[in-house]
Amino acid sequence: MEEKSSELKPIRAVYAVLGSGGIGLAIANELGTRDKNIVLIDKDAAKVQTLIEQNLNALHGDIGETEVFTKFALKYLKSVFIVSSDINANKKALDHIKKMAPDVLVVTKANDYPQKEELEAAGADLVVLPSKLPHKSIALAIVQYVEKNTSVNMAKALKKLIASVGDGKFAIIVHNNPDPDAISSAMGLKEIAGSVGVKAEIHYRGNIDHHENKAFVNLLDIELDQSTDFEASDYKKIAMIECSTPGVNNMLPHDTQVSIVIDHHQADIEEIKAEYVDIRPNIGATATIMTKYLQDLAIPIKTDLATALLYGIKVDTDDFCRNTDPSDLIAAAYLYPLANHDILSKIETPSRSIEEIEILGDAIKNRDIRGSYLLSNVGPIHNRDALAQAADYLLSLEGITTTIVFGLGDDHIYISGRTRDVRINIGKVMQDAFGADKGGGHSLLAGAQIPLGVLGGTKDKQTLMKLAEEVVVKRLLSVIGIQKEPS
Ligand SMILES: [Mn+2]
Repeated sequence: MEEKSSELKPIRAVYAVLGSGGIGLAIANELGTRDKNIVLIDKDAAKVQTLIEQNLNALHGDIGETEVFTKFALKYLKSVFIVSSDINANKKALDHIKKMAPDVLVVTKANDYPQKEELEAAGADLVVLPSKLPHKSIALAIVQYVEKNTSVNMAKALKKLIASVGDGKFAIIVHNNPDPDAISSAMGLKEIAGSVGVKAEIHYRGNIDHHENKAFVNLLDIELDQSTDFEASDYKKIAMIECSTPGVNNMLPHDTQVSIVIDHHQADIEEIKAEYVDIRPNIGATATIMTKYLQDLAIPIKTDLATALLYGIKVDTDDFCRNTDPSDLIAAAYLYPLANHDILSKIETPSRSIEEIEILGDAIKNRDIRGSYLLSNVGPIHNRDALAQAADYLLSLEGITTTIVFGLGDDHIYISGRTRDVRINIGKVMQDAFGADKGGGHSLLAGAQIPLGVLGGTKDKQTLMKLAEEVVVKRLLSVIGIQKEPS
């Protein structure tokens, strides 16, 4: 393990604190509650050792010398806090950072007004003077200043990049089968483009077939292009929303040159080649990030967009119950008075088609309960989504923890499974029963489709369904470990 710490790979930090005195440590603590990518630098080796023992990313070095700046990657830095007690060393560090990374926000400290003016003239964004306030209060004020300004600077950089499209074409790509978070965020980016006179097109592949998502697109009159003949070279710039790698769950070819990536899914930032990358895995929804951009750019959010973004946040955070960051709540609070709550409630309880209700009825009527499992064959179907809805609905039945609903399409048997039993991974069950190429999903929600092959030509749907049922039930039960009772 010794080798690892002596590796030459520079540390990737978003914030650097130079000088770990009282203020420096207070700033590191304040940042530590928000973002873990911090590096602390001090010339006192013993102090650095103590910081490392406290699990802090600390480096030994003299901030007055340029050598120390080779130990961490300046390109990832958003902000530097130069707060050592040596004012001359602080000045040298400021000069160096301004030369190497002019866009990094710099906070430093001075002992008096003349020094403050000198440091400001040298490019410091904020210069702090001695104060009787506790270090914790000073650190909080500094960090809040930095967060606000970094956020505004990023938003301005994004806007500038989009403005450079001018009269050219700008494409916004969302992941395949886009969800409300992806769609609303793409709408948000389109609004930003509109604010600088750039026309954007939102493109996607796949389907929007969940009934709530369909209601979302219809009720908000959202314009999306389901693209089959997208040609990347037609566009001056391409943005990826809710996805970060061309060719991975999106319509772009692998080698596409992308300009903008905005997402909240974990990704290897080294692999992303875009000019502008904003990936925040700690945030519950991309719609939250987009709301912040609109706020920072002072772009008024129209009712439909506010409704869409709020719905995107609600869906991704499961009504603020899952993966929720305080910033998701802040964004939602900002959008709340701007949104149309009638439309929102219509999206959340969309009207169901006759077929959906009929399938639900069949699923209830044909239920086959074995312990806490419910299996149901609904017969011929046109709308696969209705199976998922029925599986969802039946999960609320008393005593049932796992539901499997299946039906017969033109050339496939479609199966939808749900569970609330944490010991079962329903995605794995589907895979084991029908093969990884036919079934899959998550631990609580999954589906499968089995090609009918030669049986597809059979006219007698009843017989076919009986055969299908045999196959589905037998395979599933053998995987789950329940024997079919002799009939
Ligand atoms: Mn999302």
